[in-house]
Amino acid sequence: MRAALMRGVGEPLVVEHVTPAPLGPSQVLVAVEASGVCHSDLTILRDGMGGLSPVILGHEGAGTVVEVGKDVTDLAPGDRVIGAFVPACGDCWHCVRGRTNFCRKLIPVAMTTHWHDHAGDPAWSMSGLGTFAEQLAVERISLVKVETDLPAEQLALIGCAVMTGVGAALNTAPVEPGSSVAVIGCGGVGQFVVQGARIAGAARIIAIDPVSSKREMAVANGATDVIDPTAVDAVPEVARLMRKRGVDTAFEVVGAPQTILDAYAMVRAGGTAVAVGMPRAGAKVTFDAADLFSMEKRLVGSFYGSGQVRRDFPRLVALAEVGKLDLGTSITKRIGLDDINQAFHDLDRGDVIRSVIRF
Ligand code: CXF
Ligand code: ZN
Repeated sequence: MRAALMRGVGEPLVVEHVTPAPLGPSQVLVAVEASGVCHSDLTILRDGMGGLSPVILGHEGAGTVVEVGKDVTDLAPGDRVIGAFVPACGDCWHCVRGRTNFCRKLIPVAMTTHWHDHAGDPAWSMSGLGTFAEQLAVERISLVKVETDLPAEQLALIGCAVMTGVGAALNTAPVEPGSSVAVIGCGGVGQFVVQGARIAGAARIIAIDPVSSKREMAVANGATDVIDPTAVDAVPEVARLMRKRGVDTAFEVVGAPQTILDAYAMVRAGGTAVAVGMPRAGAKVTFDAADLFSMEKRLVGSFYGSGQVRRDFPRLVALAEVGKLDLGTSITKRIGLDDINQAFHDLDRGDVIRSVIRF
């Protein structure tokens, strides 16, 4: 099958044929129908993946089961599935406590190789998925079955952007009805934080992004106010809009130290700043300890939207089926696998929210 491989850090991906090893007993072969191109793919391309090479990138995909290993009893060929970039084994310390986003099988799953390149060397799969490929050979625990007629390109987004964004609002924060929210960074994930805040019933949703098309999309997704941080200083502007009190919840969806500090500065006393964006390796944040103490501010991370994928993917599908969650507007470009490097270029320039590869 064909796959887009990272062969060198920062180098363009190469589309090559890779060959499979026999399917393991707990594995599933999936025909990928769609894969989103996420900013984290670009971050991994720039920073590498712990020295592993080559790597099939991509961690946001959906498709149909083709074949199951002999121990897989709860999936069958023809089932529709969404890949989860953190598996949910259901048995580890975190899974039994309802925090499957910290599943201990993440590393073993990500370190299992199934494909070989033309030289016979193992090709790694990002997060155990590797969705920039015609097929996935994945552990059963990395898949969530969904029963729906929604298009695959929409289901793909649930695997990362939607779970991460809507989950940050509904699970991590959680946003309360009638509350005020600021969202810094309105890209693929940020748009779904806006939608999550809308679904939760936030009264005020302030969307902050330097790109005007992203601010416009945020308004279509439920933002009540927008700020262009290149035109005004966002922190005092949020304070002004909120009668100097600050917002109840501010989401940082960039992954940069300064915007994490901005989110922290934007929340009211007793408010919550949620760090959603994926930072570069080694990034550090220093903030005022006296503020933390006297204002009872909370600064929390949100990893995979604090999601429990087996509970949450079907919920997100259900919301989308009745139109309460819009999965379509974020897909701003549809491409083929060979267009992957152009997709990274578009993402870097801020020209797209999501490019989706269709197979
Ligand atoms: C990332 C986190 C690191 C592994 C791949 C996915 N999250 C969202 O894009
Ligand atoms: Zn992602």
